Amino acid sequence: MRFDVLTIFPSFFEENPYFKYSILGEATKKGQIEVHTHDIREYSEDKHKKVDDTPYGGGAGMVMTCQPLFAAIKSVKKENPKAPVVFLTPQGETWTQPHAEEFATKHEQTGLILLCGRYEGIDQRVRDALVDIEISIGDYVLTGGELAVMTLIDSITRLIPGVLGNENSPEEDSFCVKFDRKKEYPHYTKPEEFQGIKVPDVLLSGHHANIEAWRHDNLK
Ligand code: 6GU
Repeated sequence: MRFDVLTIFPSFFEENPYFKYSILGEATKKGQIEVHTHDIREYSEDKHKKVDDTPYGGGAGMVMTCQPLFAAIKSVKKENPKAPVVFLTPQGETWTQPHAEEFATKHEQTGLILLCGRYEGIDQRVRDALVDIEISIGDYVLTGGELAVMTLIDSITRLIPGVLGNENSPEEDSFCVKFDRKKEYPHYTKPEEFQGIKVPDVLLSGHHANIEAWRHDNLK
């Protein structure tokens, strides 16, 4: 799956060990995902490569201007015309596991164009003309969309078939359909007793139906 990230901080992705090691690193090495970054500033026609300006009507903060964003999105769309444009903003729909599942299947072939906002936001005309989907990762404010994009890429990638080994299959994650979208049951491993604290007897019983029932009762 291809991810095209538009940001004024491409190094947040290019120099990020999070994409180099472990699950995402392996997925990249195997060609299961590709993360392409695009520096919005390079599309600015301003002599100082400016990408923001003060808001009409006044008020705090700066707003990302139309010209570099229209040019950057147009250029990336030329490379990947079928991918929807996703804008990361606290005003978007809140990202959940069902979104990750939907995106991993529906958009796996086309990939995604992920637009990171900074400052107070972006000119509304970009959203109206070019953005297909607006996503937030929760009800708090980040300094920009970059961490949100990383969250989306991580949660989508681990659902792509073959990315996780069978030993940690996404069929039995927190929020999965099998667990009625609830949070997972508690886990225990060896030893049976640690500092006087024992593992629940049922998990040592070898009685599969009882274990299954205990786990189901202990979903949150
Ligand atoms: Cl997507 N962006 C920003 N700047 N803040 C957020 C967010 C996104 N989601 C939650 N907070």
